[in-house]
Amino acid sequence: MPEKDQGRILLSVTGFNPRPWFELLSKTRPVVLDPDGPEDPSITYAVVWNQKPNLLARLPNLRAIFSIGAGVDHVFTDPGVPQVPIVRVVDENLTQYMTEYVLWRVLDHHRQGMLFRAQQKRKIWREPTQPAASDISVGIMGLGQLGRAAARTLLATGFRVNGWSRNERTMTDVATFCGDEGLVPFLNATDILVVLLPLTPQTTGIVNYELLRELRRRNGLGGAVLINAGRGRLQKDSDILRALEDGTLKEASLDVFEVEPLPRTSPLWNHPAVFVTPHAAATSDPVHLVEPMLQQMAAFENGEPLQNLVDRNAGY
Ligand code: NDP
Ligand code: OXD
Repeated sequence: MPEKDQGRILLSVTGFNPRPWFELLSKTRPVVLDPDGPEDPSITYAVVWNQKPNLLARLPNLRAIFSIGAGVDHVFTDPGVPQVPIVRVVDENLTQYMTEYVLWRVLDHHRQGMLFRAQQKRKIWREPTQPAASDISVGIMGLGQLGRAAARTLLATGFRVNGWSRNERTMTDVATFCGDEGLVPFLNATDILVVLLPLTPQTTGIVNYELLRELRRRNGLGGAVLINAGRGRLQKDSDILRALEDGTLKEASLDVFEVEPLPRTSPLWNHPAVFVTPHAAATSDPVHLVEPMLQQMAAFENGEPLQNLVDRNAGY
């Protein structure tokens, strides 16, 4: 299709600076940050992160929506998302970031980083008992693109790995569980829980006190550990605090929170057993993501199918 017929891209972003995305996208196609008037027939694609509500519903010639993240819950918070295909991010670079985050946090809890940092502050020279990686089972909730990559790296590092998914999945050397009936057996066999689920109506609030109580606590780590890098609304912040207070959980690494940015008044900020990062586990870098998006648009216009489509019924 000649450039003049390509239509424009709508870029709608809340929560971060869209400029780098605007500059890279507009090298190839015309981009608009705010559509003109009540309807804009010139826009054929939307690239979004938490788009302004009811904006997409005003684009009569929209052909597809591209999420700036792997997760798409931010797209569905808008009541007026038109029935066009939604493409999400599946990208080596993003997967690598997440794998690094998971390995970093698992190793830090496993090698008792919190204890050693506290000891150093008080100049204490004491070696605690240290379990072998092969005695620790890391359970990954969400055995998708990110969960599977993390599982492979954890296995290569020497941990045992369990995985939980919606549908039945198999993976070499990973003990897999699925569905409601697989959840408790999965948790009962897990020492360090890594949450890499999408946020859907089925998963909202799933990481609550009752779930945490099912984790295995008889391990050399001295307690169960939670790592959540999926979405904040998967968890109940207050249940995590309760579990830390009564010993149900030993420690937690949280990248995501029910409310983001995490309010300054949240007790999670100062909790000695909590490691906080600001939704930074795996960043969507436009340098890596814009080119594949533009390539998909061009391929789609040549009659090829879009890749990495969201299943609207499943919500991810
Ligand atoms: P995928 O869609 O590839 O994988 C999702 C996994 O979750 C699948 O295994 C799926 O099961 C499972 N799942 C979904 N719903 C349920 C359910 N109800 N019960 C059990 N399992 C379920 O997603 P990705 O791996 O690419 O990404 C996962 C999430 O990570 C994103 O949705 C996003 O929220 C989060 N994320 C966070 C980032 C950060 O910086 N903190 C960065 C990037 C992503 P099945 O295999 O059966 O379909
Ligand atoms: C994503 C994210 O979903 O960064 O990609 O949270």
